[in-house]
Amino acid sequence: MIKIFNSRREKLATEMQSGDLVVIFANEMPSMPVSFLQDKNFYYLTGLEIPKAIFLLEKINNKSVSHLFIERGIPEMEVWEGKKMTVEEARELTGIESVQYLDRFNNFISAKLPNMERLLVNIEHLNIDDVLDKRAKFAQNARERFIHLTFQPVTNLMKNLRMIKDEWEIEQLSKAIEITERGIRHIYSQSKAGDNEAKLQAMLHYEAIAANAKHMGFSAIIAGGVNATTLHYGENNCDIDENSLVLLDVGAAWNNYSADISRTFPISGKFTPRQKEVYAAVLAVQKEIIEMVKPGVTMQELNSKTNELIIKELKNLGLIKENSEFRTYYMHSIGHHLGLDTHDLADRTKPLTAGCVITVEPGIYIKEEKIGVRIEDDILVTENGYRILSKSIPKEIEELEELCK
Ligand SMILES: [Mn+2]
Repeated sequence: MIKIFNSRREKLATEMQSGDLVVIFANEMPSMPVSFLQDKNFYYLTGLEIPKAIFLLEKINNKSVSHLFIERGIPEMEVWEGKKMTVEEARELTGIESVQYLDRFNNFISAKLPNMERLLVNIEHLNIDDVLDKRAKFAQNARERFIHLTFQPVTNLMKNLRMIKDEWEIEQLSKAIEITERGIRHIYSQSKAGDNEAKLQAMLHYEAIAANAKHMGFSAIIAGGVNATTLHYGENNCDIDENSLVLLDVGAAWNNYSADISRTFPISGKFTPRQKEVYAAVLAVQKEIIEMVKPGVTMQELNSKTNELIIKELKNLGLIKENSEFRTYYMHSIGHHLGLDTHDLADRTKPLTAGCVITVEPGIYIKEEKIGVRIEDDILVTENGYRILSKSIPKEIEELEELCK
């Protein structure tokens, strides 16, 4: 494990210029004991799930050094918060030699910044009137006191690393997908007409929690009938009518890596002829686009091919006459990179390479017919083509009718 995080830090250093200092803050602990979610870049470079810590990577004269600052445990607080990680433990877990307690950070950084040229902080995108969080305040303080520095968000460097997954990351994604599959199969076999969408969500969460997944990758979309035509429907609180299709867009997370799967199935176990027609159209498009996935292809190419195929299908379904009308029934893009974030950091303009993981998720949404269909799989780009990581989650019409009846 240490090797993986070491090599990531080395890779990041190769992306850096001499005079660069990367500063990555861990997330704060929420005040109520809800489950802690780590900052994705902090996790990527340290593997640590502790709050408040700060990771630094400096590069001077082509030599790079990592530093880590962690919270010091207070004995009186142990009974509430448990024992905090010690400097020795953090050193052992991360392979970072220079580990100190946070109370040393201000002195350390004040001595360091005069010698640096560029500061790269993990700041989220903020609106002009947003209240500054700890990270943004740190950048503001540095800007006012060390006026020779230039500033960059660290995401510009991180996306080049994070868009290519190593073997360990593929394993985490596969595990997240496997847990999601359990939830989907539970829903296929146990849900029935009249159920509330919330009950289906409970089936999904039951399997995720039972598998010890600490959290979901994103909040589930469970949409029956016309609800499936609202792209970001998240209420999940309607009763599902007989003869409805149900659209699931769900993903558990494992070690912070998120699955992202969409399936659409008939609640009563039988597609109506029209539902079957629409479903078959989306499935055909999805399969053809997946076939295109290989190193060198761009997301834009996948997008324009999808649009072309969807237009053809919409004409066959009698929904449109002119090409330009297709956005009425298909409003989104074909997919995105997947990883620590469900919509993962990546340079979408770069061609895919081996190690990229993307989603392929075409859909057709016909509000007036109360039909919304989306089918989404998670695809690993390999040297020669692709591997469907979510291959074993049923999506063929006959399979669905068998599993859902
Ligand atoms: Mn998706």
